Amino acid sequence: MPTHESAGQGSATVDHLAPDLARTMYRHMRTARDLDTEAVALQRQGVFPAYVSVRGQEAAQVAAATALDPSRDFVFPTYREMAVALAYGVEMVGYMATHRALWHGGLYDAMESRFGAINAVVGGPVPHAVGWAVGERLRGGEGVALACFGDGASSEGDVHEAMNFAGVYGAPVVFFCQNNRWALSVPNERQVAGGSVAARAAGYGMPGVAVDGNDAGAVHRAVSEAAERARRGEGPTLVEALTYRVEPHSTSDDSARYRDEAEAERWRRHRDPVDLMRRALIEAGYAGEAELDRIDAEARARAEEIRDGVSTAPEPDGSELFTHVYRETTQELARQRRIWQEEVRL
Ligand SMILES: Cc1ncc(C[n+]2csc(CCOP(=O)(O)OP(=O)(O)O)c2C)c(N)n1
Ligand SMILES: [Mg+2]
Repeated sequence: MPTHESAGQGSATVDHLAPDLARTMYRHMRTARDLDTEAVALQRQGVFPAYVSVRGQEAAQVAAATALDPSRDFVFPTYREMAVALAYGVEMVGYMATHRALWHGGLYDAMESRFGAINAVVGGPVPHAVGWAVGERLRGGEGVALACFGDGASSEGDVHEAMNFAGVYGAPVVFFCQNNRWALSVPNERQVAGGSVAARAAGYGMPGVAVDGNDAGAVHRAVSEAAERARRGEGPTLVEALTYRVEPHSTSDDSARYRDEAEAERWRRHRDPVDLMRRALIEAGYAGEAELDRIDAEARARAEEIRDGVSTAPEPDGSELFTHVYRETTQELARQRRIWQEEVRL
């Protein structure tokens, strides 16, 4: 199994992708990069209480999303899946509103988008994905679930139970692990026993593949094959995308306290997925500099538009705190609501 060091040669592979698809993936990656930069700035300005950067993981995320079919499949994201949401077609002002903590989750429609609510429980989306996938099989549908999780989540009991359940029932799931080397301050060596998440698939009776997560083409191929397998009724696959979290864990974290930032700098410089994709498109003759510059400008404009939308989205009525808790409100909740209303009126 490849490791972070041996995974890639610092290049992206696009020859097996149609030129249009490869250019679209680049556009999504560039938009996600710009939106990520805007989001960090919004946190600094106090618009977002906190934000979790996607920087460096754009290839893995965009490739996984574009390998799926948003009309049939369903994505179960963690808190770090902004580029998956973007490339999957989720309404992005509503998605980013989650970080403004405006409502119970984001303002986008999770059911219509076929993209679940941001899930901050480490490992949490994985059993949800398996449950959905078993249901999809029982109703005779052809949808596939994408279960997103990190290297840290791979050591949660929930994830192992979910993988075993999916293996036993042949559930149509792509277990998509973005191994970004860090689980907050804990590196792989201290928590992925055996050194490989992909290798664990064998114990659950499913194929496991590790790919260079900064090579959008490689991730696209792995997730496409896994999704096709699931759709044919041949069961789940585990795909481990080896990548690197170049930013701190979140805007509340100071990664210089626990890691050598020179390592992050090397990934930024030599294995930046957006740069690798740009170079690959030029080398394959899929796009010229001028066309890519135009895409860059359009991506920037879209990111700014989303930023403006989320910054100016109106605050919802605070009384909505009490709706959707129970179908029929309880006496206790009604009491809390009365107290809240009296305090607001003061
Ligand atoms: C069940 C649970 N345990 C602990 C935490 C605190 N926590 C938040 S993020 C994180 C690290 C997760 O690492 P990983 O799965 O590799 O995802 P990454 O943040 O690297 O994308 C931890 C321990 C949590 N949110 N949920
Ligand atoms: Mg991680």
